[in-house]
Amino acid sequence: MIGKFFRKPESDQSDRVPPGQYLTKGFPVLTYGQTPQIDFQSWEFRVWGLAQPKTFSWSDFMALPQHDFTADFHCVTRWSKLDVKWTGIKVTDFMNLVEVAPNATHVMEHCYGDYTTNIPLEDFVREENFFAHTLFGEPLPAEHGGPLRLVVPHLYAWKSAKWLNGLEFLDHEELGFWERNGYHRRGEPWAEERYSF
Ligand SMILES: Nc1nc2c(c(=O)[nH]1)N[C@H]1C(S)=C(S)[C@@H](COP(=O)(O)O)O[C@H]1N2
Ligand SMILES: [Mo]
Repeated sequence: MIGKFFRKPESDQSDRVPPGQYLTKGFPVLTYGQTPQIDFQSWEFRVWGLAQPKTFSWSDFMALPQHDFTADFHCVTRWSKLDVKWTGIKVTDFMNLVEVAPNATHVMEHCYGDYTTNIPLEDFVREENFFAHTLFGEPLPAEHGGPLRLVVPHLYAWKSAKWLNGLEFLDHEELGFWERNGYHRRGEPWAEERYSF
């Protein structure tokens, strides 16, 4: 697959490309199943489990501080895209609105379309993580997770759930969709935490 679309990292970028990854200039779409049809009017976002249950509307998210982000994106299928430009809301700002129980240690990300992925609480609540609604200055296209997706730059992109609509707080680790199907529990690209076998 190397050649027209995938390039060996150039030397000045190679320190940003994790082992075993190739750069792509396009932005491939990686979805298991169909892109869910989301009616914008009824869009909502819930938190539950070991957190005070709450439902957030689109305007609740828009009322939070909006930031531009530039982040590298690493898919476990070996493509990486550098300098993706997004706009959205910091996870840390959103989490100021959520009352999490002191014994919570893990989060399950839930989505429209029933995809799930698990993440330790400390990997989730990081300054550089964000909820994105805009990609390269345009409303986030449905196939890339619009209206809202999570972006967790320091882990493989399957942790960056598209069509995110809920967070379940847990006091133990449960496995999400790909993790039950052989992907690594944590997925750190610099350590090549690709698969669990
Ligand atoms: N809801 C949902 N989120 C998802 C996925 C998915 O299938 N469903 N695929 C994951 C994988 S494997 C990757 S690499 C990225 C791909 O994001 P993209 O399609 O915007 O490139 O989304 C992640 N988030
Ligand atoms: Mo992926």
